[in-house]
Amino acid sequence: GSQNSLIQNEKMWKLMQSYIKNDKETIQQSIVNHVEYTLAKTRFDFSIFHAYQAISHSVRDRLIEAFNDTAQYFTHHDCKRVYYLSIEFLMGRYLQNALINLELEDNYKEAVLELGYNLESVYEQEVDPALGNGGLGRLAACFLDSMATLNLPAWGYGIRYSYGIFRQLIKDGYQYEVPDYWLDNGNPWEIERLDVNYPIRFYGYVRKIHENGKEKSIWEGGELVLARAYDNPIPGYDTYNTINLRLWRSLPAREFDFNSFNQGDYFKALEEREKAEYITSVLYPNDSNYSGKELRLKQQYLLVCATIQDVIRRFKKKKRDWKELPEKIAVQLNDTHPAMAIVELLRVLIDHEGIEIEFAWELVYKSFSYTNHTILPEALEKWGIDLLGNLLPRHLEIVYIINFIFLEKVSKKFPNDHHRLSSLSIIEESNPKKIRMANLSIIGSHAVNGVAEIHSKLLTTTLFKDFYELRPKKFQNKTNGVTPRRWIRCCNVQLAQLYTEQLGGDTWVTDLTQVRCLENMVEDPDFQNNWQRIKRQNKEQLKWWVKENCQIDINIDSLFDVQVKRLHEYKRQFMNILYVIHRYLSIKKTPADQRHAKFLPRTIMFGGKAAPGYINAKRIIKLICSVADKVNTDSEIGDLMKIVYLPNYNVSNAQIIIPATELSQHISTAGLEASGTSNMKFVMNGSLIIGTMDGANVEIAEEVGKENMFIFGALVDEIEGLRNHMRNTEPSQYFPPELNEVLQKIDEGFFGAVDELRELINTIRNRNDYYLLGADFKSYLEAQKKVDECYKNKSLWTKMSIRNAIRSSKFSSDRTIQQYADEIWGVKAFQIPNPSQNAR
Ligand code: H53
Repeated sequence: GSQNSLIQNEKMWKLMQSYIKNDKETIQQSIVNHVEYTLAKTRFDFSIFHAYQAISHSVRDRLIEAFNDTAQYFTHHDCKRVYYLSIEFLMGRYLQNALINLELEDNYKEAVLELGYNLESVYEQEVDPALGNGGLGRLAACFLDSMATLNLPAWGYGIRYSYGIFRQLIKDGYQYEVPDYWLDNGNPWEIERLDVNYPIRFYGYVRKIHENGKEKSIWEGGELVLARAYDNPIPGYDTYNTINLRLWRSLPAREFDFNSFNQGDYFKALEEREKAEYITSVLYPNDSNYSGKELRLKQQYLLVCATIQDVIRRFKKKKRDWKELPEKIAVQLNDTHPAMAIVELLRVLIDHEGIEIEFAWELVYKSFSYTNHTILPEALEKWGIDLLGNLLPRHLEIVYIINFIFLEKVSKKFPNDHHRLSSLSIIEESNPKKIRMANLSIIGSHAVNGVAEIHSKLLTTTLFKDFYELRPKKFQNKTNGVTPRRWIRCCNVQLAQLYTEQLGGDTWVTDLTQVRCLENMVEDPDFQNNWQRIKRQNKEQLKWWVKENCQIDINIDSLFDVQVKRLHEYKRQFMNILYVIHRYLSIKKTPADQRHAKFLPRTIMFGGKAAPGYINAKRIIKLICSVADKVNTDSEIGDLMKIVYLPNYNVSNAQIIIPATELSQHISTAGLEASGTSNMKFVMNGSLIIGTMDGANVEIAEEVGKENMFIFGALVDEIEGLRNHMRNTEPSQYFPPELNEVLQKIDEGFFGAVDELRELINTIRNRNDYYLLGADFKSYLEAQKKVDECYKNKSLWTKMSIRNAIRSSKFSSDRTIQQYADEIWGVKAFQIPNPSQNAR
């Protein structure tokens, strides 16, 4: 009976208290156990991919031990928890990162080698988990790594899309999108929680009933689906703490509709149910662009609704007063995509828990905080009230209530200021009316932050000016950062080794400020030589990758000049390629025997995906590829210049590209790139930046010194004046002659594809050069000239490179996350003791 099961339990828990050892033999045994029992493989049908699977499962076992202990420890200490809500997590490969964070890479290398495998080749077997578009999703991934490493009681919540960001093929200069069914071969890094499922309702209606003289709202009818949890352990570095990324997958609900089943159409009824799976099937491939699709709103609500149920269940496990909620939870909204969580929590508190609205509202806004990532108008989410009210009828009601209460308060402070009221209102009085998700996010949060100084400043002076005047203390800055584990330790092993040798240990990996101590090595010739040697080895690796993936031979002695990021007009890849054309034409004009004296060899590399529906972005890809075709096959040019489109830019390619780069381009129109994060990764890996005074470039310049960068272009305060000037002037008159010449060549059909390329150049020629390529072109040319001058002086370049890397410690996401923890979340670290000191 029960007595017996208790004894069984005791025995069971006791048996679980031991930890897997990490000596070579134990590792090997655990790998072969997985080969035999998990994969059921025999020696005759075994490939390196199966080796990857078995090795990953053995690492997973070790992760799970730490993961379970960490979860228990947080529960036991009843810590205040952080919930990081994001519609995207661009994680990149797990295996190497997990081994490095667990400090098991050497052990595994040796163990696996004896089994006949090279660990690096095994890493290559992993598909990139790419559940994100670009900067925003990758930031969330870096933040998880830092939250784990800083021992914060934090969880990430997101969506387990069946299809991640599409795979990009480049054929004849055009982008083709191939679906990324990344789960095809299973995923050893997740734990499916068959027992964690939450019901999610869509559509239906709100019924009002009266109880004890009070009106109650009941949302019912419509459709139900289930959200099931998939847990992804995230190990910290130099700590046993392992936190969780919980991703939701939609499934048919368990309840079924008796009517449809009784009407005899069994297959039709099943078909309806299967549609539920479609909700989390595909990631929307737009970066910084709002598309307004109902399915996207369903994804957002599924994430939010399941997460809030999970959070409340955990809060209620202990008996306590609701007033403790903001002392026990901090919910961070990564952009407005999960902003419905504000309304959802309020709905649960008033409709299900019977809490008075004023008190409930206080609990909500004290718990929430919101990060804004862009001021681009096309990226701001505004849901039409018809769409929203149809899908989430009760939420629309609640939005109106929140808005009413809020505007009441505003009009007391600013009587008769209708202009102000309409700009602050959650409802945009357009036809049809729209719900402004940014306004909702600000009103429902106690803290709002931008992601770089210049961006946060712009928020308070332009986009959110009226909100700032209302509550100045709500607005903060949290300059982005990137994790030095993946972006130095994993991707640039040699540089990491150099740091560890020079600093006499590897504690710099969790305290990047230590690399500043290498300032006294900048002039040291041995150190410089080591530095150059490492860069050259990284360049060799990229050269090999380019050969393999693009069938192009690049010159290892040329300057590796790289622009990799999502294709967007504001990022101005267009301006980059226009300059490249200019450089090409200049070489051609120079007599053949003087070319090598006058021009330094350059390899110009581009990479990045265009949203499938973004026509101009796709035209820019076409232009780049057309120019590449022309230049790369021009025998007069030889290896003075090569142009490469690196296909399918993603996290694992970035880990090869970034350490090999000598010059990287971050050239957005001032004011439009909120922060940028690849700029930080490049600088950390000793690349110099050519860039505008935009986003985090401004702070990079502060840290590494303007003299160690190639800064150009209009400043943010000059943009408006330039736009006005442009509108009143014939473009060919204010464009520099170099630019006019380049545009004319394209127009003449020199690079082929004349119709579509003409459409592209017309976007800047028709007094409508919104991103100000014409205005910045001249200073871009000058900056490029300085690049060439510096690169000629090898030792100067090396010193600049070293200074960039060792002065970039501010941009560790550990710094960023510590600031969030202290200044927004109010959470403390809880480091769990390592129980297996003797085993490790
Ligand atoms: O977020 C990055 C910034 C970058 C910004 C990017 C971003 C997205 O990737 C998607 C949507 C969005 O609103 C913003 O463009 O400047 O570095 C992380 O903060």
